[in-house]
Amino acid sequence: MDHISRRSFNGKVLLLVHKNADMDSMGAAIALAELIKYVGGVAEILAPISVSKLTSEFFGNSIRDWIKLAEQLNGHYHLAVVLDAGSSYMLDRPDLLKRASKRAIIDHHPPNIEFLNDFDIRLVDETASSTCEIVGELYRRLRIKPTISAARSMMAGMLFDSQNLRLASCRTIAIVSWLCRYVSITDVRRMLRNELDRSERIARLKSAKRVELYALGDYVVAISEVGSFQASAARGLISMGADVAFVGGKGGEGLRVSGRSSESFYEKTHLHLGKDVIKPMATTLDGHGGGHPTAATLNARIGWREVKPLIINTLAEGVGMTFRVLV
Ligand SMILES: [Mn+2]
Repeated sequence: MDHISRRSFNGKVLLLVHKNADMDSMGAAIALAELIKYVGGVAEILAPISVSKLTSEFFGNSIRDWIKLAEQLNGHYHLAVVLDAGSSYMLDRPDLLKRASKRAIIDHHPPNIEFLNDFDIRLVDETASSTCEIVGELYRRLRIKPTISAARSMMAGMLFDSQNLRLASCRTIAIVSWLCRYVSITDVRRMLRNELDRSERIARLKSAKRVELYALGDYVVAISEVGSFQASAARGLISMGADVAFVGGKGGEGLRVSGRSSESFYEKTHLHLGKDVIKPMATTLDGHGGGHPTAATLNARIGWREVKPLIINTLAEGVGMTFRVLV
Protein backbone atom coordinates (compact mmCIF):
# COMPACT_ATOMS: atom_id res chain seq x y z
CA MET A 1 0.00 0.00 0.00
CA ASP A 2 3.06 2.23 0.41
CA HIS A 3 3.33 2.98 -3.30
CA ILE A 4 -0.18 4.38 -3.43
CA SER A 5 -0.83 8.08 -3.11
CA ARG A 6 -3.83 10.34 -3.56
CA ARG A 7 -2.50 10.95 -7.05
CA SER A 8 -3.01 7.28 -7.99
CA PHE A 9 -6.76 7.95 -8.02
CA ASN A 10 -6.78 11.43 -9.52
CA GLY A 11 -8.19 10.88 -13.01
CA LYS A 12 -11.03 9.12 -14.75
CA VAL A 13 -11.52 5.81 -12.94
CA LEU A 14 -13.72 2.85 -13.81
CA LEU A 15 -14.82 0.58 -10.95
CA LEU A 16 -15.84 -3.05 -11.56
CA VAL A 17 -17.73 -5.05 -8.92
CA HIS A 18 -18.30 -8.80 -9.12
CA LYS A 19 -21.26 -10.67 -10.62
CA ASN A 20 -24.34 -10.68 -8.42
CA ALA A 21 -22.77 -7.79 -6.50
CA ASP A 22 -22.98 -8.12 -2.73
CA MET A 23 -22.66 -5.66 0.17
CA ASP A 24 -18.87 -5.93 0.26
CA SER A 25 -18.24 -5.45 -3.44
CA MET A 26 -20.76 -2.63 -3.82
CA GLY A 27 -19.85 -1.03 -0.47
CA ALA A 28 -16.19 -0.97 -1.48
CA ALA A 29 -17.07 0.53 -4.88
CA ILE A 30 -19.15 3.34 -3.35
CA ALA A 31 -16.49 4.13 -0.73
CA LEU A 32 -13.75 4.15 -3.36
CA ALA A 33 -15.87 6.31 -5.70
CA GLU A 34 -16.22 8.86 -2.87
CA LEU A 35 -12.46 8.74 -2.25
CA ILE A 36 -11.76 9.33 -5.95
CA LYS A 37 -14.11 12.32 -5.97
CA TYR A 38 -12.38 13.70 -2.85
CA VAL A 39 -8.95 13.60 -4.49
CA GLY A 40 -10.26 15.33 -7.61
CA GLY A 41 -10.87 12.33 -9.86
CA VAL A 42 -14.01 11.13 -11.62
CA ALA A 43 -15.38 7.69 -10.74
CA GLU A 44 -17.83 5.55 -12.65
CA ILE A 45 -19.11 2.17 -11.47
CA LEU A 46 -20.15 -0.29 -14.17
CA ALA A 47 -23.75 -1.28 -13.42
CA PRO A 48 -23.68 -4.93 -12.37
CA ILE A 49 -26.00 -7.22 -14.34
CA SER A 50 -27.38 -8.49 -11.06
CA VAL A 51 -27.21 -7.30 -7.47
CA SER A 52 -28.05 -9.26 -4.33
CA LYS A 53 -31.44 -8.37 -2.87
CA LEU A 54 -29.98 -7.08 0.39
CA THR A 55 -27.52 -4.88 -1.50
CA SER A 56 -30.15 -3.27 -3.71
CA GLU A 57 -32.39 -2.66 -0.69
CA PHE A 58 -29.52 -1.20 1.32
CA PHE A 59 -28.38 1.27 -1.30
CA GLY A 60 -31.70 1.93 -3.05
CA ASN A 61 -31.55 4.91 -5.37
CA SER A 62 -28.93 6.75 -3.35
CA ILE A 63 -26.06 5.56 -5.54
CA ARG A 64 -27.65 6.13 -8.93
CA ASP A 65 -25.22 8.90 -9.85
CA TRP A 66 -22.20 6.60 -9.65
CA ILE A 67 -23.65 3.73 -11.67
CA LYS A 68 -23.25 3.64 -15.45
CA LEU A 69 -24.48 1.10 -17.97
CA ALA A 70 -21.82 -0.36 -20.25
CA GLU A 71 -23.16 1.62 -23.22
CA GLN A 72 -22.84 4.87 -21.23
CA LEU A 73 -19.14 4.32 -20.67
CA ASN A 74 -17.03 6.05 -23.20
CA GLY A 75 -13.50 7.04 -23.84
CA HIS A 76 -10.38 6.01 -22.04
CA TYR A 77 -9.78 5.59 -18.34
CA HIS A 78 -6.76 6.58 -16.32
CA LEU A 79 -7.39 3.61 -14.04
CA ALA A 80 -9.74 0.60 -13.78
CA VAL A 81 -10.25 -1.02 -10.37
CA VAL A 82 -11.61 -4.53 -9.77
CA LEU A 83 -13.28 -4.89 -6.37
CA ASP A 84 -13.84 -8.13 -4.46
CA ALA A 85 -13.28 -10.41 -7.47
CA GLY A 86 -10.41 -12.87 -7.72
CA SER A 87 -10.81 -13.92 -11.35
CA SER A 88 -12.05 -12.50 -14.62
CA TYR A 89 -14.84 -15.06 -14.53
CA MET A 90 -16.34 -13.20 -11.57
CA LEU A 91 -16.71 -10.01 -13.63
CA ASP A 92 -19.60 -9.11 -15.94
CA ARG A 93 -17.32 -7.32 -18.41
CA PRO A 94 -13.63 -8.19 -17.96
CA ASP A 95 -13.01 -6.79 -21.46
CA LEU A 96 -13.51 -3.24 -20.10
CA LEU A 97 -10.20 -3.50 -18.22
CA LYS A 98 -8.53 -2.89 -21.59
CA ARG A 99 -9.95 0.63 -21.69
CA ALA A 100 -7.69 1.81 -18.89
CA SER A 101 -4.01 2.80 -18.92
CA LYS A 102 -3.54 1.21 -15.48
CA ARG A 103 -5.33 -1.55 -13.63
CA ALA A 104 -5.78 -2.08 -9.91
CA ILE A 105 -7.30 -4.90 -7.91
CA ILE A 106 -8.57 -4.69 -4.32
CA ASP A 107 -9.61 -8.06 -2.97
CA HIS A 108 -9.53 -10.51 -0.06
CA HIS A 109 -10.09 -13.76 -1.96
CA PRO A 110 -7.23 -16.25 -2.34
CA PRO A 111 -5.41 -14.74 -5.31
CA ASN A 112 -5.41 -16.32 -8.74
CA ILE A 113 -1.78 -15.61 -9.69
CA GLU A 114 -2.39 -15.61 -13.42
CA PHE A 115 -5.19 -13.05 -13.07
CA LEU A 116 -3.10 -10.89 -10.71
CA ASN A 117 -0.38 -10.54 -13.33
CA ASP A 118 -2.71 -8.27 -15.30
CA PHE A 119 -2.69 -5.60 -12.59
CA ASP A 120 -0.30 -2.72 -11.94
CA ILE A 121 -1.62 -2.06 -8.43
CA ARG A 122 -2.52 -5.03 -6.19
CA LEU A 123 -4.13 -4.55 -2.83
CA VAL A 124 -4.87 -8.21 -2.22
CA ASP A 125 -4.97 -9.47 1.34
CA GLU A 126 -6.44 -12.85 2.14
CA THR A 127 -6.32 -12.07 5.85
CA ALA A 128 -8.67 -9.08 5.51
CA SER A 129 -12.28 -9.70 6.55
CA SER A 130 -13.56 -7.94 3.47
CA THR A 131 -12.66 -5.74 0.54
CA CYS A 132 -14.24 -2.85 2.47
CA GLU A 133 -11.67 -3.40 5.22
CA ILE A 134 -8.86 -2.86 2.68
CA VAL A 135 -10.58 0.26 1.30
CA GLY A 136 -10.93 1.48 4.91
CA GLU A 137 -7.18 1.03 5.39
CA LEU A 138 -6.60 2.97 2.19
CA TYR A 139 -8.64 5.89 3.57
CA ARG A 140 -6.64 5.86 6.78
CA ARG A 141 -3.33 5.56 4.96
CA LEU A 142 -4.18 8.54 2.72
CA ARG A 143 -5.56 10.45 5.73
CA ILE A 144 -8.94 11.04 4.11
CA LYS A 145 -12.05 11.58 6.20
CA PRO A 146 -14.89 9.46 4.78
CA THR A 147 -18.25 10.98 3.89
CA ILE A 148 -21.19 9.54 5.80
CA SER A 149 -22.17 7.56 2.71
CA ALA A 150 -18.65 6.12 2.33
CA ALA A 151 -18.42 5.26 6.03
CA ARG A 152 -21.83 3.59 5.99
CA SER A 153 -20.95 1.59 2.86
CA MET A 154 -17.66 0.35 4.28
CA MET A 155 -19.18 -0.56 7.62
CA ALA A 156 -22.01 -2.44 5.92
CA GLY A 157 -19.58 -4.42 3.74
CA MET A 158 -17.41 -5.25 6.75
CA LEU A 159 -20.34 -6.33 8.94
CA PHE A 160 -21.75 -8.40 6.10
CA ASP A 161 -18.58 -10.27 5.12
CA SER A 162 -17.44 -10.77 8.72
CA GLN A 163 -20.85 -12.19 9.70
CA ASN A 164 -21.55 -9.32 12.04
CA LEU A 165 -17.91 -9.32 13.26
CA ARG A 166 -17.95 -13.01 14.17
CA LEU A 167 -15.00 -13.48 11.78
CA ALA A 168 -13.43 -10.11 12.64
CA SER A 169 -9.73 -9.80 13.40
CA CYS A 170 -8.33 -7.10 15.68
CA ARG A 171 -7.59 -5.06 12.56
CA THR A 172 -11.24 -5.39 11.46
CA ILE A 173 -12.34 -4.10 14.86
CA ALA A 174 -9.87 -1.20 14.65
CA ILE A 175 -11.28 -0.08 11.30
CA VAL A 176 -14.89 -0.54 12.40
CA SER A 177 -14.09 1.49 15.51
CA TRP A 178 -12.62 4.26 13.29
CA LEU A 179 -15.81 4.18 11.16
CA CYS A 180 -17.87 4.54 14.37
CA ARG A 181 -16.65 8.17 14.50
CA TYR A 182 -18.73 8.86 11.40
CA VAL A 183 -21.72 6.47 11.49
CA SER A 184 -23.72 4.54 14.05
CA ILE A 185 -23.06 0.80 14.00
CA THR A 186 -26.58 0.22 15.36
CA ASP A 187 -28.09 2.07 12.39
CA VAL A 188 -26.00 0.14 9.87
CA ARG A 189 -26.83 -3.16 11.56
CA ARG A 190 -30.53 -2.28 11.45
CA MET A 191 -30.28 -1.50 7.72
CA LEU A 192 -28.64 -4.88 7.17
CA ARG A 193 -31.24 -6.83 9.05
CA ASN A 194 -32.40 -9.28 6.50
CA GLU A 195 -35.61 -11.15 6.93
CA LEU A 196 -35.56 -14.17 4.66
CA ASP A 197 -38.14 -14.38 1.89
CA ARG A 198 -40.74 -17.09 2.10
CA SER A 199 -39.20 -18.80 -0.97
CA GLU A 200 -35.76 -18.80 0.62
CA ARG A 201 -37.11 -20.26 3.87
CA ILE A 202 -38.90 -22.98 1.89
CA ALA A 203 -35.70 -23.80 -0.05
CA ARG A 204 -33.84 -24.15 3.26
CA LEU A 205 -36.52 -26.41 4.71
CA LYS A 206 -36.67 -28.54 1.55
CA SER A 207 -32.91 -29.00 1.63
CA ALA A 208 -33.27 -30.27 5.21
CA LYS A 209 -36.02 -32.66 4.16
CA ARG A 210 -33.91 -34.10 1.31
CA VAL A 211 -30.64 -34.27 3.17
CA GLU A 212 -28.26 -37.24 2.88
CA LEU A 213 -25.81 -37.64 5.73
CA TYR A 214 -22.29 -39.03 5.65
CA ALA A 215 -19.77 -39.60 8.39
CA LEU A 216 -16.23 -38.51 7.65
CA GLY A 217 -14.35 -39.74 10.70
CA ASP A 218 -16.27 -38.00 13.47
CA TYR A 219 -17.46 -35.22 11.18
CA VAL A 220 -20.96 -35.01 9.76
CA VAL A 221 -21.34 -34.10 6.09
CA ALA A 222 -24.77 -33.06 4.80
CA ILE A 223 -25.53 -33.18 1.09
CA SER A 224 -28.76 -31.97 -0.44
CA GLU A 225 -30.42 -30.53 -3.51
CA VAL A 226 -32.74 -27.55 -4.07
CA GLY A 227 -33.76 -25.56 -7.14
CA SER A 228 -32.64 -22.19 -5.74
CA PHE A 229 -30.96 -20.55 -2.73
CA GLN A 230 -28.31 -23.31 -2.55
CA ALA A 231 -25.89 -21.14 -0.54
CA SER A 232 -28.54 -20.20 1.99
CA ALA A 233 -29.63 -23.84 2.25
CA ALA A 234 -26.03 -24.95 2.89
CA ARG A 235 -25.69 -22.30 5.62
CA GLY A 236 -28.95 -23.57 7.10
CA LEU A 237 -27.62 -27.16 7.25
CA ILE A 238 -24.46 -25.94 9.02
CA SER A 239 -26.52 -24.05 11.57
CA MET A 240 -28.50 -27.27 12.19
CA GLY A 241 -25.32 -29.10 13.13
CA ALA A 242 -23.51 -30.36 10.02
CA ASP A 243 -19.73 -29.82 9.94
CA VAL A 244 -19.78 -29.60 6.14
CA ALA A 245 -22.75 -29.01 3.82
CA PHE A 246 -22.97 -29.15 0.05
CA VAL A 247 -26.17 -28.18 -1.75
CA GLY A 248 -26.57 -28.52 -5.50
CA GLY A 249 -29.20 -27.27 -7.90
CA LYS A 250 -29.92 -25.26 -10.99
CA GLY A 251 -27.54 -22.35 -11.55
CA GLY A 252 -26.67 -19.79 -14.20
CA GLU A 253 -24.88 -22.28 -16.46
CA GLY A 254 -26.20 -25.70 -15.60
CA LEU A 255 -25.40 -26.85 -12.10
CA ARG A 256 -24.48 -24.69 -9.11
CA VAL A 257 -23.06 -26.29 -5.98
CA SER A 258 -22.62 -24.29 -2.79
CA GLY A 259 -20.36 -25.65 -0.07
CA ARG A 260 -20.13 -24.45 3.52
CA SER A 261 -18.24 -25.70 6.53
CA SER A 262 -18.19 -24.74 10.17
CA GLU A 263 -15.34 -22.63 11.50
CA SER A 264 -14.31 -25.43 13.85
CA PHE A 265 -14.13 -27.94 10.98
CA TYR A 266 -11.73 -25.61 9.16
CA GLU A 267 -9.67 -24.96 12.29
CA LYS A 268 -9.22 -28.66 12.97
CA THR A 269 -8.75 -29.99 9.42
CA HIS A 270 -7.37 -26.91 7.57
CA LEU A 271 -9.39 -28.12 4.61
CA HIS A 272 -10.01 -25.00 2.50
CA LEU A 273 -13.32 -25.47 0.68
CA GLY A 274 -12.34 -23.02 -2.06
CA LYS A 275 -8.77 -24.18 -2.75
CA ASP A 276 -8.83 -27.84 -1.69
CA VAL A 277 -12.32 -28.95 -2.68
CA ILE A 278 -14.08 -26.73 -5.21
CA LYS A 279 -11.01 -25.69 -7.26
CA PRO A 280 -9.88 -29.28 -8.05
CA MET A 281 -13.49 -30.26 -8.73
CA ALA A 282 -13.88 -27.36 -11.15
CA THR A 283 -10.74 -28.50 -12.98
CA THR A 284 -11.99 -32.10 -13.21
CA LEU A 285 -15.45 -31.03 -14.40
CA ASP A 286 -14.26 -28.26 -16.72
CA GLY A 287 -16.34 -25.81 -14.69
CA HIS A 288 -15.65 -22.65 -12.69
CA GLY A 289 -15.39 -22.17 -9.01
CA GLY A 290 -13.54 -21.19 -5.89
CA GLY A 291 -14.07 -19.32 -2.69
CA HIS A 292 -13.08 -18.97 0.91
CA PRO A 293 -11.99 -21.52 3.56
CA THR A 294 -15.55 -22.15 4.77
CA ALA A 295 -17.64 -21.00 1.78
CA ALA A 296 -17.23 -21.87 -1.88
CA THR A 297 -19.25 -22.25 -5.08
CA LEU A 298 -18.91 -24.41 -8.16
CA ASN A 299 -20.59 -23.89 -11.54
CA ALA A 300 -20.46 -26.64 -14.13
CA ARG A 301 -22.42 -28.12 -16.99
CA ILE A 302 -23.02 -31.51 -15.45
CA GLY A 303 -25.73 -33.40 -13.61
CA TRP A 304 -26.01 -33.32 -9.82
CA ARG A 305 -25.99 -37.14 -9.65
CA GLU A 306 -22.49 -37.27 -11.15
CA VAL A 307 -21.12 -34.52 -8.91
CA LYS A 308 -22.27 -35.95 -5.59
CA PRO A 309 -19.74 -38.84 -5.40
CA LEU A 310 -16.99 -36.46 -6.50
CA ILE A 311 -17.78 -34.11 -3.60
CA ILE A 312 -17.63 -36.93 -1.08
CA ASN A 313 -14.42 -38.39 -2.51
CA THR A 314 -12.70 -35.00 -2.70
CA LEU A 315 -13.64 -34.28 0.93
CA ALA A 316 -12.47 -37.72 2.10
CA GLU A 317 -9.18 -37.35 0.26
CA GLY A 318 -8.75 -33.78 1.54
CA VAL A 319 -8.98 -34.75 5.21
CA GLY A 320 -7.44 -38.21 4.71
CA MET A 321 -10.40 -40.06 6.19
CA THR A 322 -12.86 -42.62 4.88
CA PHE A 323 -16.55 -41.85 4.71
CA ARG A 324 -19.62 -43.91 5.32
CA VAL A 325 -23.32 -43.31 4.86
CA LEU A 326 -25.12 -42.32 8.05
CA VAL A 327 -28.56 -43.78 8.48
MN1 LIG B 1 -16.01 -9.87 -0.07
